[in-house]
Order: sequence, then C-alpha cells, then structure tokens
Amino acid sequence: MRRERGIHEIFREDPERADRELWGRRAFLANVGAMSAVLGARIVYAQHMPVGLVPAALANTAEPFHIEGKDGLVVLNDRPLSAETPPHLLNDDVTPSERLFVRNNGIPPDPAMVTRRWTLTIDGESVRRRRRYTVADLKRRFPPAHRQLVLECAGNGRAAYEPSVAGSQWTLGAVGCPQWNGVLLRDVLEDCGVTRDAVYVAYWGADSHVSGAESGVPISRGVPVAKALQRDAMIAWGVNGGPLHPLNGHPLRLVFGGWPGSTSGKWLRRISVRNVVHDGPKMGGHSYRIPCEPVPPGAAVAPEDMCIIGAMPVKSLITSPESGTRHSFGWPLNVHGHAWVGDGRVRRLRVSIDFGRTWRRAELWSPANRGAWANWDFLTRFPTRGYYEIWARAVDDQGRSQPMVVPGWNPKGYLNNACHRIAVYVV
Ligand SMILES: Nc1nc2c(c(=O)[nH]1)N[C@H]1C(S)=C(S)[C@@H](COP(=O)(O)O)O[C@H]1N2
Ligand SMILES: [Mo]
Repeated sequence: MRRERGIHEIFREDPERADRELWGRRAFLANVGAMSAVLGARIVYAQHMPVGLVPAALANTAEPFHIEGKDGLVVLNDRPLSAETPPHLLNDDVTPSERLFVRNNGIPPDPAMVTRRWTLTIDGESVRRRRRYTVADLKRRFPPAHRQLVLECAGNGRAAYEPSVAGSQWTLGAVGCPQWNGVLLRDVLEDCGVTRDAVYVAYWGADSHVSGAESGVPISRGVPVAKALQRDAMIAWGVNGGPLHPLNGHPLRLVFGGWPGSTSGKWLRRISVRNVVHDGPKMGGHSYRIPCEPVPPGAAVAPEDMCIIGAMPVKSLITSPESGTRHSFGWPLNVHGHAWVGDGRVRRLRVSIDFGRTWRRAELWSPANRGAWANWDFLTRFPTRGYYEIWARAVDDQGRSQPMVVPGWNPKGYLNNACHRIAVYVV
C-alpha cells in the first residue's frame, strides 16, 4: 500500500515539491482557522497572510505538524482537517484520545459556543415526546455507559485504489478504539418514546461549511433504527475517562460501533427519529454509498445504483513492530495488533512471514465488549537473516476474510479492508 508522507517530511527534503503538493491539495494552508489549530497558536495578523504561504514555523523546523492534544498524527488535509494515526502509534489496546484520528467535513463550532448551556434536542416524525437535555441532564438521568467501540472512517485505505479517487488519501490510520463514556442512545430514545413507524435515527451537529457561503451543516447522517437501539450505540461526552477532544466532537457526539465513522455525529445538537431513510447532506449521491452491484475500476455509476454502507468489513492491523524494523537474528519476535468487524465477531487471525505461502494462527483475545476490537499476539522466529514481510489476515464469524489485494473499486474509494503487511529486516 502506498504510504502518504506528511507534508512536513516532503518540505524538508524538497521544498518545491512541497509547494506543488500544497497547491495540489487545494491550497492546503489557505484556511487560517484550521492552520492555527495545526500551529497550536492563533495567527495574529492572519488577514495579511498571503494565501498559500507556508508558515516559517513549519518550514524551518524538523518538528512535525502539531495539533494541540494530538500526538504523532499525520495531517492529510487542513480544510477541512483530516489527520490519521500511523499504525505503530495505534499499538495500545485502548486508543488514547491523543492518537484518535480526525475527520472533519466542515469547520468545527467556535469553542465559545461550547458552554454548559449546550443542549441536545430529540425530535422527528417518529418521536412521541420531543425533549431537550443538557449534558448534565444526560449524566443525571440515565445509567452511565462505558464501552470500547471501533470508530473507522469508511474511506480508510482509500489511497490504495486504482484509478485513484478524490477525497482524503487515508492509508491505514483512520481508525481507533477508545473507551467511550456516556449513555446508551436507546435509553435516551426510550425516554422520548419511539413510534412504530420509525425508520432512521439521524444527527445534526454544530459544524459549518468550509466555504462559509453555504448555510446549514456539511454533513448529517445516521443509522437505521435497529442499529440505534443496539448496545453499541452511544451518546458520548468522554473518552477514556477524560473529555472528548474538541476535534473529536466535544462536548457531545454519537458513536456507532463498527459502522462507517460518518454515522457517528460530532458536536451533537439534535437527533431526529425519522419515518423515512434520512435525507440530510451526504446521505445521497456517491457519499458513503457503494455500487449495489460490483463495477469495473473507474466506472461511472448512476446515483440510483448506489447503496448506503452499513456494517464495516473485517479488518486488522499490525501495530508492533513498526514497519521497517531491524530485528536481531536468533531472537523470537512478538507481533501485536488488533482485528475487528462491523457487526459480528472476529473468529481467527492468521499471520504469514513467507508472502502468504503458509499461515499460522495468532493468539486472539476476546474483545472488551461487542463493538470493540480484538487484540492479537503472535510469536515468530526467522530461519535466516534477511528481508521479511509479516502479513496479517482476519476472518469473521461468517467465514469472510480480508482480501490480500485491494477489494472492489468504487467511485469514492470506501471499504478497503486489504491485509496489512509490514517489513522486517532480520540482521
Ligand atoms: N458533525 C460532524 N460529525 C461528523 C463528521 C463531521 O464532519 N461533522 N465527520 C464524520 C466522519 S466522516 C467520520 S469518519 C467521523 C470521524 O470522527 P473523529 O474525527 O472523531 O475521528 O466523524 C463523523 N462525524
Ligand atoms: Mo469518514
């Protein structure tokens, strides 16, 4: 799989190329708001700053871009902001908030908006009692829920599709599995009463369009009612016992374990229980939809032939060692990683060190709860010195396994669950 390098890396080696890349990424640094987030400080004379100028703080230092409260993420776009986590930084069994990827479709709400008066409204055609809660109300009125749930962008792995497709060029790191702290969505929905004609549970967030010209929200999606009533559907105000990071939806967000990240609405203001399949922005066209029937690579697909993505496919990561590691000959090497699947269970994780000729079973641990990833360990020895690749392949409880090569091409490059492979030099 192609590895997207951070723009700072490119800049250090080849400033001219970096310049082209910056423009190629649609004026990467044109948005001063998001750029301030990357710099970790407000740009005081922002109004005088030429569009496209690379801040000297980034150009003159070997330090990677820093996002306040995030550690080691690779920024792919800044307008809107997307940043992914390199696999070896996802080695923790429970993903720390600092290592959780960021995917924005627009501009997050002004922090001044995020006060104790923040409310969540539940409404829609299929709700019996329209209600409004503050975060304190939610904490007081409903049993607390703490669950580890996988959040993965449906576009994770998009960079590997040929022909290439537009959108953030995610490689492997648009995924994480922190513990979410909040309440079960179904407890709140029960409090309001869901009528029998309910079809979809939709979210509305407080973010705005990048352009500023368009009104309304950049994205408003959701899930079928049945998924919303599962125990892996949460309204969360925290991760791992701390607050949500401002870029991950503080003060309130939805989390649907194992479904496209785009269903997990951030900066949550309103939930609508709909009597139709929700029709908010990014529910139609090619957004978060794939051809209902497979198509040849590069095909044009009519919107009416596209189907909404549901549960995510089985997938795994090798998070230790880091790809390219040098390992001493004669010593066993412990390989560690995670495996997950949308709505089922991972049944098996197999590892190969001989390019897929033979596979051996890794030790696969039970996930913390439904919707969490399973951790796995594999102890391997190497017969001689030299270059090896370690490949990992997960199989789910329905016998579906990860493909070795990039799976079915689709117009927006979703659902690439090809096997992860790393390089190891035995020296
Ligand atoms: N309000 C709002 N919710 C949103 C988004 C957004 O842009 N605005 N992005 C969605 C997408 S596409 C993904 S993959 C996840 C990413 O969550 P994260 O940024 O916390 O990792 O949030 C989803 N929820
Ligand atoms: Mo996403």
